[in-house]
Amino acid sequence: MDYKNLENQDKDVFLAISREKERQINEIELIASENYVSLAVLESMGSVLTNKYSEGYPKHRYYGGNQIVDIVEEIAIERAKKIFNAEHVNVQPLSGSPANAAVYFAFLKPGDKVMGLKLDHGGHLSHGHPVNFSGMLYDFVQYEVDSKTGKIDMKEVRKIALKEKPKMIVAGFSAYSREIEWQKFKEIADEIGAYTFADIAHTAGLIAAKKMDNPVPYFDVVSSTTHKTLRGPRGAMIMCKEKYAKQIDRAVFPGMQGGPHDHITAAKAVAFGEILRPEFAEYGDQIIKNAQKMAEEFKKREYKVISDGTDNHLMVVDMTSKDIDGKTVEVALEKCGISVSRSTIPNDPNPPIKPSGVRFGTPAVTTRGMKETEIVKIVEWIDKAIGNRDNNKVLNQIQKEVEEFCQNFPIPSV
Ligand code: DSN
Repeated sequence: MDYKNLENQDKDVFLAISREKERQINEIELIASENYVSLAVLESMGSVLTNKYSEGYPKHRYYGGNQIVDIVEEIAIERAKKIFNAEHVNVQPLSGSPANAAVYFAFLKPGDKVMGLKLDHGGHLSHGHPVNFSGMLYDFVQYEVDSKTGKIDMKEVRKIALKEKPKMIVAGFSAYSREIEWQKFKEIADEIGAYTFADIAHTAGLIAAKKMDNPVPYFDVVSSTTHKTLRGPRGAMIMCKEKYAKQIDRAVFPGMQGGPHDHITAAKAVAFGEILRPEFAEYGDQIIKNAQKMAEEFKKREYKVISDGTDNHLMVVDMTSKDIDGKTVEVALEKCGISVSRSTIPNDPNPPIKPSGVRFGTPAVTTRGMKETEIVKIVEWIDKAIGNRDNNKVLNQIQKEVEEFCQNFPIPSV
């Protein structure tokens, strides 16, 4: 996109966007939740559909003139159903946390007991953290990863579930690198008559590519963002069994939201169309290969990888194994043009603002066409930067090398 009109009309914003475009071209993106959309997705987001109000659902709107918007929303729904084998899909949630809020609103009453993974063990704020609406409105009990293996121990999950008898069990995580035993979660929930809710925001693309197990056939309700491994626009979706369709739709609108963002719905439809192409399975496969190579390279250099490896697109590395904290690593790598996100580790003695770990992810670099050879090079730079974190000369040299390297791997959204 050339942004000609923006350039003529508003130099300040044009300049800021241009600089961000350059940053994305010249830097390596390892934030596990980020990705680059295609130009077709980007164009849909910038379309005239942003001008429309469409409260309601296809053929049941509260505003006129929605004939075309209905077509767009129906395409998005049908494609999502096909990808995930879902009985019912709502594509209107604005983002991950609002989608999760709608799920709770649909199934629970304030004060109801819910079970979710603790944030510093890989969970998400909206899975019951006390500073989040979820932890304030609902009575969350939290499960943890095993302190030795760094993995979820389903026996422990069952023990807590039988003792606490939550009305809903939440599975699915933001910083957990292993396959999830969806069927076991379902069996445990069935023992106590709890609802099953999977948040697959991080792994949805890998599930869509059939590289990880799909919870949709087992679980009552599943939410996902659409902008991470799904490589769509910033937004979310909810999938559920047909018997819950009405309560989910009512929870999203009028329960939580007003007018859907129709331009984003169109971009979701386009991204889902891309996922249905055979190339997407190859993309999912390479994301995992790249992440596994990265974990292996870190371990070779004696970094402690939580759970000792990865089955998906991400890993959390405990930086105390190198006598450093995650924030310091994030800052040093930023100087080299490598973006990462600091992360808590299980039972982190340090606060989230300066935690002990760093989360690394491979969806974005894989979109640029990077493979295992490039991953080795990236880990070499990371290790060198960490070892020379106070040496600006070395960090500047790495930054130059990174910038040159990036020119060989164009990003699609420019
Ligand atoms: N902010 C997202 C992430 O980075 O995982 C989750 O909301």
